[in-house]
Amino acid sequence: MRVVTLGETMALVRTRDVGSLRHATDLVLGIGGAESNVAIGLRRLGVDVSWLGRVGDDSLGERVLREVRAEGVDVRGVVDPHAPTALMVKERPTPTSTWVGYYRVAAAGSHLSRDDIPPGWIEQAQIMHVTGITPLLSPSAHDAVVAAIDRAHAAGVRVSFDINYRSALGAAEHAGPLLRTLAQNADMVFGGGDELELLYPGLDPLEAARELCSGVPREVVWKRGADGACAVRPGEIVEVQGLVVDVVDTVGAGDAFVAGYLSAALEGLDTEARLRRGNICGALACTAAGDWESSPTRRDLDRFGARAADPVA
Ligand code: KDG
Repeated sequence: MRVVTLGETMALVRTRDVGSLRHATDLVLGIGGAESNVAIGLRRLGVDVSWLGRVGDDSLGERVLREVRAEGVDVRGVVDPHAPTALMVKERPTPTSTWVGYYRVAAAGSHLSRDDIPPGWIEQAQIMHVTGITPLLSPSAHDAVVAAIDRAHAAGVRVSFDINYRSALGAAEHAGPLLRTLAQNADMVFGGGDELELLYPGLDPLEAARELCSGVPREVVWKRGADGACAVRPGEIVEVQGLVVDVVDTVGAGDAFVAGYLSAALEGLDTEARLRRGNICGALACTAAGDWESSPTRRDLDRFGARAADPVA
């Protein structure tokens, strides 16, 4: 496997139509999890990738494992007999807004531990990707991420870290320093403006990105959504503009961006090309409902490239 990633994937229920869950009768069942979203995105771009996570011994857990496996991802599912698979609920109160709710406290994913990670699984990869969601789930999940990073470093595997701060999982005062420590141990860091500011209160996102890579050969990518993206390395800043698409659902766009960026990095493309691919993947991921369903394949990228005019800010 060229990339390995670990984290919690939940069953996901969303309303088919715009409106409150108070009245919705027509619901869609799917799955979502930042790390498996990235894994699926990478696989669709032709990268061999493995995802590891805990699910409950229930049909929602089976759904998670089947769905990720069906996308061609190597799945290392640990089935937990003592805790349920977590659930995420997405509601679209208005055509342009989405509300996300979690039912995941003490669910199987939060029981992830360092012992769940098989020997050799990380060591044979080129990149190990983790996010700031997992360490906020529980002390054992945090410890699993720390152990995974240590093992990756010991084996010369590059560590990719998406800050992915979820305020529902922890207050900023606690999460900021914890996520900053993890970011300082990664080779590639991804984050939105708010997330970079969370790591370095008082600095703007660009200053925070510079601070994070000052004196170390680290790459920090500031994801700016519709406004494009910017990569910062010691002595180098590369920016690309955003793309205009018809937005249906932005959840998961950041994961698609990461998949695009990492796939381009594995191909040895330069920073600008990585950002451009990340940008296109993120934009396409917004064009349909679901956290990963519209993450593009290579064919989608080719089609987009053929029809796209130059990016528009
Ligand atoms: O990045 C999209 C994720 O937010 C989503 O798929 C679910 O992992 C998830 C989370 O914790 O929010």
